[in-house]
Amino acid sequence: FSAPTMPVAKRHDWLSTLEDADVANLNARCSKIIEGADAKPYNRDWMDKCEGKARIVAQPATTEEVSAVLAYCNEKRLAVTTQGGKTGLVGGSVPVHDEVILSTTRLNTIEGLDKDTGVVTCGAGVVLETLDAYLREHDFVAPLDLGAAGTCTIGGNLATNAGGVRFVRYGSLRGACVGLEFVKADGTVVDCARTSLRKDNTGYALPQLLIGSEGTLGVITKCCIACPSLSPFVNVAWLACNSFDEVRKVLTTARSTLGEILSAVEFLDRGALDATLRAHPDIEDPLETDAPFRVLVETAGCDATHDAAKLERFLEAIDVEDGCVAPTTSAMNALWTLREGVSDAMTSRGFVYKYDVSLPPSTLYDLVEKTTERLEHLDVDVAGYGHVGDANLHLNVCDVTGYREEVHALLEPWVYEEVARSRGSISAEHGVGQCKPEYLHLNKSVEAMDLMGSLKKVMDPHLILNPYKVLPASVL
Ligand code: FAD
Ligand code: 2HG
Ligand code: ZN
Repeated sequence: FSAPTMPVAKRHDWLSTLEDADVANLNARCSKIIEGADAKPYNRDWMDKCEGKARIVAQPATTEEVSAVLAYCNEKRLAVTTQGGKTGLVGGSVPVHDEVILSTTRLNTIEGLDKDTGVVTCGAGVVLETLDAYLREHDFVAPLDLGAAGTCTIGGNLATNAGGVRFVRYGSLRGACVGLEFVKADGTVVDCARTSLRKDNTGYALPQLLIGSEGTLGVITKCCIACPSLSPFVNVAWLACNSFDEVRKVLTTARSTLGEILSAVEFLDRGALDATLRAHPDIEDPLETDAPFRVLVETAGCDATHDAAKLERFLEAIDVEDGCVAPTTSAMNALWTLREGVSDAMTSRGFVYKYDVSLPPSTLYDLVEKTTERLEHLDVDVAGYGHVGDANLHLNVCDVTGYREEVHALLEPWVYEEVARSRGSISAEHGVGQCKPEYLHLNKSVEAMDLMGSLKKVMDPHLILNPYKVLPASVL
């Protein structure tokens, strides 16, 4: 299924092409350079939709090496794409043309945890699951979790401002990130990670500029993340709803009855449920009803008796078709696998058009219904699921026959325009990458886009960092 979802941007003619002498120079500056066939897997993205032609992957082990690689590439006008775990879903982490890949996976040291403040300091290449396991040993947790936790890096999470399934509880990574070290395009190291203070209003919040910048403004090398205490008592309820309005009522009731112990509210529609059940034949839906929606509500607290009483009140207050509470940890994990398995289930079944949008809750599901109607004659699978607690819908359209121009043309720009008409966001949590720069104007004013272009030129005057991503060519 390797057809591109959209035409690839034309190569910038101001960028140089990597020569043998450059490879020799970079080898002298960086302790690991991957070349030839070994570089190929780094070029292809998670969804198997985007493929670059990078000849080399630089894998620095220290901030100094990152600095040396960037200083050289900047001087020679060689483009660079930063890559963490390569789980991004908008083609941001792979080159579009022949950009040098800078892989952060060796920046993987956890420096330590300040137990008074809960601030952990670590390298950008630390895998989220590894960081979370370390924190749990010390009775803390990472303030985010997502289906790709076993592969994605904390640097990639910051660079995309990843949301995930705990957003409803802990909020945006922007709030949790209290310090960052990053390297500018010219190799300058900017150290804003010297403090693990929760409060620091000394002028501009420079780390915030890097968060969500998707490798276009600098390379994040180290971070300080404020982490919440572990809430050891976890419960998962699995509910069947007959309409999306019923799903919304579950959410508002969960908020009002569960309060501070509410830790996730996720939903799946029939299309998503069927796909994930098909991909996990070992897991059964504990609810036998044909009701078209499932909602997963998780609580996490510090007092088992108090949490159970609250959960009981919540279950009494809702009016749904059917429901159950997972009786064991393995039953909880199975329900989470059903929810978090939808993305991969759709991707492995065929060519998938993925949309990650936020919309007003009252009209959120309309987009899935309209899409189903629009594509009715084309025999594709449509699934709607996501982080209903954050009004974040994932709309996936899977075509088992592979890429079809006809399907693509019916979906884009229509989906993005529908979202903009409803005053939603065309990227709730995955970012813009190489898939959406040309639609940025649907969410950003001309003045805002111009300012983004100006900031890009200040941080990266030769435009070497992750070209063709995030910003439309018109603002450069
Ligand atoms: P990559 O994919 O390697 O890179 C992503 C972007 O960040 C690229 O533009 C890259 O250039 C840049 N980047 C990476 N590291 C750095 C760095 N150190 N400095 C500067 N730029 C950098 N996202 C969500 O928000 N919520 C979800 O619930 C969610 N679930 C997912 C589930 C699955 C199964 C998959 C495959 C992906 C999911 N994602 C989700 C998408 C993805 O954004 C996250 O997985 C993650 O944040 C990306 O981290 P990464 O290390 O893989 O980054
Ligand atoms: C999720 O919440 C991820 O499962 C992936 O953000 C969504 O693949 C997708 O569309
Ligand atoms: Zn998501």
